[in-house]
Amino acid sequence: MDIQTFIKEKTLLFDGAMGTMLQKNGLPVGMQPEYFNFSHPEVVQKIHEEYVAAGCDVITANTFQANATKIKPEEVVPVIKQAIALAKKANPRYVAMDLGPIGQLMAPMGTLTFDQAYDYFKEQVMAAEEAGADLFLFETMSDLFETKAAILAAKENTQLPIFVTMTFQADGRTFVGTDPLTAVLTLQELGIDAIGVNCSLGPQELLPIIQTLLDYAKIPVMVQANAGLPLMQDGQTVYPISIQEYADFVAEMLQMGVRIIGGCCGTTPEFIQALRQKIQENPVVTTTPKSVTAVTSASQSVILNQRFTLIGERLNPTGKKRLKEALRNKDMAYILKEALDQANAGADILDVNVGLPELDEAQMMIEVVREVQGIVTLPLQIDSSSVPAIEAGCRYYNGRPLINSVNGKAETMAAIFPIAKKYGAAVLGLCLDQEGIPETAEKRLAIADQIVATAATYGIPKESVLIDPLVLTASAQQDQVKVTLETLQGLRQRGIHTVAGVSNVSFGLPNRDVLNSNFLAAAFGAGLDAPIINPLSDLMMNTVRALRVINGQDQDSVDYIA
Ligand code: HCS
Repeated sequence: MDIQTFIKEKTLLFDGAMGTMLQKNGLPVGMQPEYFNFSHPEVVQKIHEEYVAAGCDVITANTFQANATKIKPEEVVPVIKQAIALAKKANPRYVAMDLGPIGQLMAPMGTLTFDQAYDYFKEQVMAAEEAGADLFLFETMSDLFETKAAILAAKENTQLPIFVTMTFQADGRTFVGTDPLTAVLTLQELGIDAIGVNCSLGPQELLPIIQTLLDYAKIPVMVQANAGLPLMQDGQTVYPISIQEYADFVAEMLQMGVRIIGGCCGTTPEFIQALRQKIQENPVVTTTPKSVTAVTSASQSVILNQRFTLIGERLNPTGKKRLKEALRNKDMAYILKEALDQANAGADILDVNVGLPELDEAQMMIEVVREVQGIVTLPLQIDSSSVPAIEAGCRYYNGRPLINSVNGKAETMAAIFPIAKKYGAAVLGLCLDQEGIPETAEKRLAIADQIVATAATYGIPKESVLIDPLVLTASAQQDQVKVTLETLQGLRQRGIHTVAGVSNVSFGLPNRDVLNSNFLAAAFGAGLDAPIINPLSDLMMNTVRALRVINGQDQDSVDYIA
């Protein structure tokens, strides 16, 4: 049975620790464990055999740090091939290629670029597939961006299933600040086969993190905990949990719905034997994940159905002379100030549009996304009419972006939906097609239905598609304002989440904010979830605060009073 079918039907058991087992078996301090594959193959193989005898389904090859920054670059491929051969000799049901973090901080905190991380992982995954691994286990990951590079390297260069586990600290975040909700909402959209948590903490400390993963995961959840929180005793690292305690926590996890289990540092074949027993005693539990429409940054998730969500419109050069100038001159200080000001004013998501005819838009998108995400923690909306710019923005974005936009034209959907699927983005669909913007709500809704239905054929579910009913200017097409509101009502009835560019309504009229804010209130009443507005307008933000009170989204009017 292939492993993807296996995890749909049964609980999968991995092996336990390798590093701490090697230490017990003579690995000298300071030696890379992966070199043991050549210097002491019999030791590595014996550990694998003990885990197989204990009843595991998967043996993890001794390749955790087999990358060109940790071992000699020319030895990466031979070490991986040798490690996989040793794992296979133990004759397990499946062999996992183990891949840990590259071992350098990603830019901007460190110097490792996305493309460099991708290349290191690419070399490893290609060697492992050739050597006959059955799956990849990316584990102990802390950096969401590095994890995205790893997943893309595997998906773009190999065919094997991908399991990903991240490591969280006692504060519930990874070392570089990703929370479990953001990890699951981002990574599962990249088309991986299992998501989970490993190392760092003991099983008890992991329970709340596991619950968050289970609440939102559409794919099986995996756990490989340490044998408790490590302690220092007489200069030695000791893992304090007994096999019985560990196995009891694992039983609890199985009852919560965890589907893939194994051990990390401090665990031994005896732990795995106890887990096999628990799997026999606990039937598979199927969970029902929450269906949410969400976008993320590396450290934050915005769930659209939870709160009136503000999308800041100021990083879009249309009609903005000063921003155009900044883009032409690569005046990042100005661009970043606009981003920060909007964040400070209360935006939840920032639109990023860098479209100027004289610029290489894809390149500019990469640079602006890189700079903005280095300084602002809000999720971004990648906004362009250029397909390469959208793809570039999605690739180098550290999180789950919202693509702005697709529309009802067949060729636009054919170009954008594969990008959205590949990079796990949410997509905004505009209610227009080859015949332009319809003048009735009925026709706009028909386009929305078409967009949602076409997205589904690319494997993009309804909750990943947002619709913009389109706001026309009251000065030129007054009767169309009502059509927008009717379209919003129809979208709400269909359970489709909505975005709208509110400021369009007031083009060509005086006192624009008065019209904008009143239209915002009307649109809110009609079902708008996420207005694109100028968060630096006091009147707009005061209107938003009032609307959140009216709708019960501001408990005890705390934000309104502040
Ligand atoms: N599978 C690796 C993970 C270390 S965090 C090991 O050594 O057991």
